[in-house]
Amino acid sequence: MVDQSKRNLFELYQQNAEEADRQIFGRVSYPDRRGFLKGAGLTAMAAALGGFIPFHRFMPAGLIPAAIADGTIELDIAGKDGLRVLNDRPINAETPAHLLDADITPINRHFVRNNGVPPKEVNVDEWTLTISGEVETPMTFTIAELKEQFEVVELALQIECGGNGRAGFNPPAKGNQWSTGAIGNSMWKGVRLKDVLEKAGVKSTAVYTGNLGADTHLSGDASKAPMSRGVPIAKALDPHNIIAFQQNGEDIHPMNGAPLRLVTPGWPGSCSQKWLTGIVLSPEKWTGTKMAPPSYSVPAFPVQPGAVVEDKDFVTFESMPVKSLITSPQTGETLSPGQKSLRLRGHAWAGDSTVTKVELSNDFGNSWVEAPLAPLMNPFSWATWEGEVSFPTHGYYEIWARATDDQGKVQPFSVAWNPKGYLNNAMHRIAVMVPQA
Ligand SMILES: Nc1nc2c(c(=O)[nH]1)N[C@H]1C(S)=C(S)[C@@H](COP(=O)(O)O)O[C@H]1N2
Ligand SMILES: [Mo]
Repeated sequence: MVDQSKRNLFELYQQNAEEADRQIFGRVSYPDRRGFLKGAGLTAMAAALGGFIPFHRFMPAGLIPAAIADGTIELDIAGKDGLRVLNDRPINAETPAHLLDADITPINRHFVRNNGVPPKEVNVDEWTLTISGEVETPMTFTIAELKEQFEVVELALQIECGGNGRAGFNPPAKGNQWSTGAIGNSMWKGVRLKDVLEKAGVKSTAVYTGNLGADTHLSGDASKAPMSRGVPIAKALDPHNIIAFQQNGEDIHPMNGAPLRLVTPGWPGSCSQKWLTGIVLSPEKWTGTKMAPPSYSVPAFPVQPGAVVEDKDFVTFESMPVKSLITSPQTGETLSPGQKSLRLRGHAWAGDSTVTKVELSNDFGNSWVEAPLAPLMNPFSWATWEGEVSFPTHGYYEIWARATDDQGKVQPFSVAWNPKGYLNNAMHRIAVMVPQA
């Protein structure tokens, strides 16, 4: 994995060194060929390298610091902390389970999934959102106008990538090899999508939304459209979808879609357009990039692992499935000598459904104890659970967690294979060592 991400880091630098610098270190100014590293970029690079760079004035733009190039130091994205950078470009990064312990995911721990190249210049004051298509009156709003004209709300909302868990598929599915960390539950402040659409007047002919963002296609080919997904109008009108301008009371992180993003909780993260500039109400299923199978689609019927599935046999999935994470302790925990029990904590979520129960097992699923859930902060937040497990003898144990939702669906030990590696909601498990007393 490290080698992979290194190789791709080199590719990223090779393709566009200035862009790579900007994404990784926030290095933004290139007054001459040397590309002075200044301000936040310099701070970020110094922090990544563990010390101030005395001769930074002579450091060429796009030079990968040797300590990062040779893998001595793991790379972090500016403003992110402890994330695992995956083998793709531009930068995609997931959060290790134990760094997702907080009820509200801090900005520096929220995963990053970019399909294209994020916008370079972001002017908050000039940013606009245009509502068009099957509406009575097409409308354009600045962010200030959104704040003035609509009720501002703040909700804890989960965003999970449709491909979270892809690394668990065999044969492997192509794409970002997410393990469990493409999930976050930050506080998102903004206005309701529903209120904005209704102000423009939703025509009865509106069937689907199409979301537009300010990023560009990864290839650099201006004729290719970047990712643009949408949802059926009924989901769009759910009052929990937020057009957000703040994350945890602060500016949204640039890699999480500043200055304006959509949050469509419970559905694959791709429905939560970042750098949001427009929403089109479409009279048919939206046809934007990554709407058509096999993107965000699974076979309509069970297939053999490794099977080739024709596009016509795929269906676009909608709600994410029931899932949970053990966020404390970290896997590999060793108990103190004489310690016979362990308190564990984590979160559970279930797309459009509600989690009703979380259970823990220390005997490979033979028996289960319930781990009570704390009250939900609001619908579409993940729920925090806490439980205790005891150990009869010393030795190696695994703790498995499984959540159940209000539709009676339970997390499986392993999920059916699908060609693109989506919707892996297999139980999370951690290792625990109980030493001899
Ligand atoms: N404009 C735009 N929005 C986007 C994407 C993108 O590439 N471009 N990626 C989507 C995907 S696939 C996911 S999983 C979420 C991830 O949100 P995050 O990067 O804030 O964690 O953003 C979505 N919104
Ligand atoms: Mo995603």
